[in-house]
Amino acid sequence: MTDFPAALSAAAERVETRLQAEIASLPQSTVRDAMAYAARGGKKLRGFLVLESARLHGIGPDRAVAAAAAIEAIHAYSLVHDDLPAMDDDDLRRGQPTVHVKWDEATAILTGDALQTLAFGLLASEDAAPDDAGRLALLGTLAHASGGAGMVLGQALDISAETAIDPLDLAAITDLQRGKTGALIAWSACAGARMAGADPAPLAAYAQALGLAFQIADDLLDIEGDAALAGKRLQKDIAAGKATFVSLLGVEGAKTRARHLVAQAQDALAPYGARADILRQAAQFVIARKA
Ligand code: GRG
Repeated sequence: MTDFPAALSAAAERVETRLQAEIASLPQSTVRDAMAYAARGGKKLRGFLVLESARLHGIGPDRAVAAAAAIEAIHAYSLVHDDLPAMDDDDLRRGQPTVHVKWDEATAILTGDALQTLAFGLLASEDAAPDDAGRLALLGTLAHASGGAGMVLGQALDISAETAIDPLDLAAITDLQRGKTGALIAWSACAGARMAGADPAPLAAYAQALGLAFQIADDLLDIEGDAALAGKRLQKDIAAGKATFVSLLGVEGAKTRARHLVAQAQDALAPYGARADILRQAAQFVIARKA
């Protein structure tokens, strides 16, 4: 049986290659250079989820890689814009200078914009799904997941929380994170079912629990992970009086909640039997990861 680390690194290589080829096909420009830079590296967890959910529905990686590259382009755009001074104001991303630091703010804004439109172009391409219905389902649901009802909404709620008088409670923070990080994870896990015209409900239940576990793990990494990378964000959150899963549940409470969510995610995969073992391992990885 393939193990999860091998599957993740094979997926990352495949997705990176497709994404970089799409970017390289654009006319030469500073924005094209910055897009290639921003898309490079990272775990490519969302792309992996697309490839695995496609495999579960009998769709091979050659067919699913366009959708996997599309979600990684959206993710890269969100990180470039999130790092801007008007948002999180970060100097480092994936251990390298952020796009606005390496180039400038205008380049970073345009780079995010161009990565976003690249994603929708990829989904509209011939090889994004076996048929037109699958392609349309992917396009419509990605617009929903990444826009004002999904990731952008979550980000906007997060930004308003910084100036709110009362810190968010657990229900509000769960809602916020369901949009900010959960929506793209859910789209990725459901993509294979949508390509195949199958019911995405079990994968949606898996992804909902996985997305929250991912965010709790991220909050824990801020406390226990690489202090140089994460400390700045945590200090900013504390100074802004921002609630996180860890501030609301405590370190042990957050770990327990994350473990329960992983079990919930794994249980949701029951309809797929042993064929979904890699996705079960992925859920475990999400809370054990160190970056
Ligand atoms: C700017 C519209 C807009 C949205 C930004 C995703 C996001 C919303 C902000 C990122 C802030 C952040 C660090 C959130 C924590 C969870 C997260 C998305 C971490 C980064 O994802 P990974 O760990 O990154 O998958 P890699 O580098 O592996 O791709």
